[in-house]
Amino acid sequence: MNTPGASPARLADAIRFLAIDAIVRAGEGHQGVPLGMAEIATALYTRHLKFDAADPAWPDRDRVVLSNGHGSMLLYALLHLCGFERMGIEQIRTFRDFGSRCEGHPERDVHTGIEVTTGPLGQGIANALGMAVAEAWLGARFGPGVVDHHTYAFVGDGCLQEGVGQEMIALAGHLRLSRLVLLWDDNRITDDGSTALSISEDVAARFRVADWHVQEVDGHDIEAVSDAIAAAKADPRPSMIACRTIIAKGLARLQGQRGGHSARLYPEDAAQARADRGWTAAPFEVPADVLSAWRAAGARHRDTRAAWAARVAALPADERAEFQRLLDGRLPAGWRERLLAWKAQAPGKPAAPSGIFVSADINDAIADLMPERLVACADLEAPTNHKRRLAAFTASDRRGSYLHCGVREHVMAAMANGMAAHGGVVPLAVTYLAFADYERPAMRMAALMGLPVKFVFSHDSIGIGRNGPTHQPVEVLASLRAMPGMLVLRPADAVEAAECWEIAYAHQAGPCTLVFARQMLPHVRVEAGHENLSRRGAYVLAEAAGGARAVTLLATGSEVALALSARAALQAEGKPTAVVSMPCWALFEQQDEAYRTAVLGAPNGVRVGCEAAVRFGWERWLGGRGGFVGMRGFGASGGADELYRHFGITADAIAAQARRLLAGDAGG
Ligand SMILES: Cc1ncc(C[n+]2csc(CCOP(=O)(O)OP(=O)(O)O)c2C)c(N)n1
Repeated sequence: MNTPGASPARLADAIRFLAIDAIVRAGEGHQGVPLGMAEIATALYTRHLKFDAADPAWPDRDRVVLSNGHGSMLLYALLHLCGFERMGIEQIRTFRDFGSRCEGHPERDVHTGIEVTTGPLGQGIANALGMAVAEAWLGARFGPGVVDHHTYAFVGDGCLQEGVGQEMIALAGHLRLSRLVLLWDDNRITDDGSTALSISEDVAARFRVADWHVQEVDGHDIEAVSDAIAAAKADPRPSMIACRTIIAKGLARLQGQRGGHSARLYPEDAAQARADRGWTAAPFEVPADVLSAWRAAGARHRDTRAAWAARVAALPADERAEFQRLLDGRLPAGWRERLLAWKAQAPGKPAAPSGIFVSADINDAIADLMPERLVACADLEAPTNHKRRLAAFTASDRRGSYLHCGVREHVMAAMANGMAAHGGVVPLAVTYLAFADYERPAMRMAALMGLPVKFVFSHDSIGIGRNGPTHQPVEVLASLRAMPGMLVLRPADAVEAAECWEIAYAHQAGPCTLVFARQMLPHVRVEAGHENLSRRGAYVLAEAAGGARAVTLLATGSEVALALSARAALQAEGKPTAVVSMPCWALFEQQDEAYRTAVLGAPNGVRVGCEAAVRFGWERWLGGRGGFVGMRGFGASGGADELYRHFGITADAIAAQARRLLAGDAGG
C-alpha cells in the first residue's frame, strides 16, 4: 500500500485537505483535531483498526469513539477515504449544513460508520469504557472466536480535564480493560489557549498511578504511533498513548497556536497549505493513488469478516441463536410471561419493606432469563439491592454482570451509554435519585442518542430517613420529566412496578428512568390483571362512586396511597371522587385527547395533584380548578411519616384541598 505516491504522509495529508476544504466552505469548524491527529488516525485506520467499510455494523469490528467530538471532520474524512458508502464526497461538501450527515458532533450513526462521538467533553472516553466492558463480557460469554475486538478513543485535553475523565481512568485501570486504547492528542491547546493557563499536573502520570500502560510518542510520526498501538494491544492493562502533536499542523498561520483550535479558515489558508505541503489536488479531490490506498485499508479485513461469519455460522444452533438475539437486542422468549407471573402473585404477598426492594425482586425474577442485563451501581449495593444473585464483573472474572462502580455516578451513567451503544447487553445504572444530577450529562446524551439504558433510582422523595435534605430530591423528577426522549416512571406499588419494568424492557428507542421509594409502598392495586394499566401513562385507579365525578385526585408513586385514603374520606361525605395514578407523564401525553379527558375528568372539574416533590410541571394536569399537595422547598431531616406530616403531604390535606376547591376557594 505504501507506494511512493501514496506514502503514509500523503495518506495523512488527504485527511488534512478534506478537513481544510470542508471547513473553509462551511465558514466554520474545528480544524485543530483533524489536522493535528491526521497521522495518528492514519496509523490506526490503515494498520490496526479491524473494520470493513462494506459492513459498518459488523458486530466484531473494533469500536472508535471520537471523544473530542468537536473535531468531527477527522471522522468524516476517515469514513469517506475508507469508502463507507453513506459518506460520499457530497456529504463532506455539505459539512455542517442542515440535513448533512456531516452535521457536526455526529453522535451516533452506526450504518454510516459513526459509533459514538460526543459534543460534551469527557462523555466519549467514558462511553469507550462501557464499550470495553460490553466487549469483555460478551467475549467471556461467547469466546474469542466470536467476540474479539478493541475499543479506541481519540481524546483531547478537554476530556482529560473533565472530572468524568478521571473517574474513567480510575475505573478502567481497576478493571484492567486491556482492550481499551486511548489516543491522546497532546497538543497543549484548548479553546482559551495554552493548557498552562489552567492545568499544571502531569496528566500521563494520572494514568500510570491508575495502573494503565502509558506510552509517549511523537504524534506526527506514523511509524512511532503504529508501534505504540501494537504495544498497547499486547499489554494486559488499558493503554494510553500520549501523542505529542501540533494543533492544526499544516496551517502556517495557525498551527501550534490558540487559533488552531477553531479560528476561521479562508481560501488563502488552504492555498498556502497546499503550497507548503505540495498538495496539488483541487478542493474535495483526492489523488487516485492516495484514494485507492485508503480504499484498500477500508477493505483489508474483508476476509477476516468472512472467516468470523463462518465461525458464527458453525456455532451450535442454540448458541448462535442466543448470540443473534443479543445482537438484535431482542428480549428472550418468556420474559413477559415471567413478569406477568410475578405481577399476579404480588398483591397476595406482604408489601416489601421498601419500594426499591420491589424493583430488585422483579429483576431477580428475570435474572436467569436475561443474562444480558449488566447492572452498574455506584457503591449503594445494600440499600438499592439489585445485586442479589449476580456475580461481580471484575478484572479477573468477566462473566459477572454486576459492576461495582465505586462512588462514581457520572462515569457509571456514561459507561452505561457506551454499553448500550456497543450492543449485545442491556445496561442498568442504579443509585439514589438525588444523585441523578451527577449522572445528568450522560442521561441527556442517552436521550439525545436514543440509547436504551435503564436509569434506576431509590430514595425518590422526602421519605428517606433521618439523614437530611441533601438526599431528598424534591426537584429532580420535574427536571428529568423536562428531558425530551426520557421516559420517567414512578410506580405506586408492586403491581405498577412490574408494569413499569415491562414497559422499560420493551422500550428500545431510548432511555428510561425508573424511580422507587425508599419507604414501603402499600398495595394499591389489589388485583393484577394481564393488562398493563401503566402502559398509557395514567389511568383511573378508583372511579368515583355514587354519582357523577366531582373530584379527581391525581398522584404518583408513594402518594397514590394517600390519594386513596383521601378519596375514602370524600366519598364518605357524598363527594364522588376518582383517583388517577400517573406512573409516566410522557406516556400519558402520547394518548389521544379522548382518553386523557376520560382519565382527568371534565376540564372544569376539581382536581388535586399530590406528589412529594415540587409543583413544577403539574399545572398541565390540574386544569382551571386544580390544587396541589406537595413540596414548596427543600426537605428536612426526619422520619418519613414525620416529614410527610410536617410538610402537609397527607390524606387529610388532600381531602381538605378538594373541599376548599369544591366550595369555590382558590386552590393551593
Ligand atoms: C463539557 C464541555 N465543555 C465545554 C465544551 C466546549 N469546548 C469545545 S472544544 C473545547 C476545548 C477543548 O480542548 P481540547 O480537548 O484540547 O481540543 P483541541 O483544542 O485539541 O481541539 C471546549 C471548551 C464542550 N464541548 N464540552
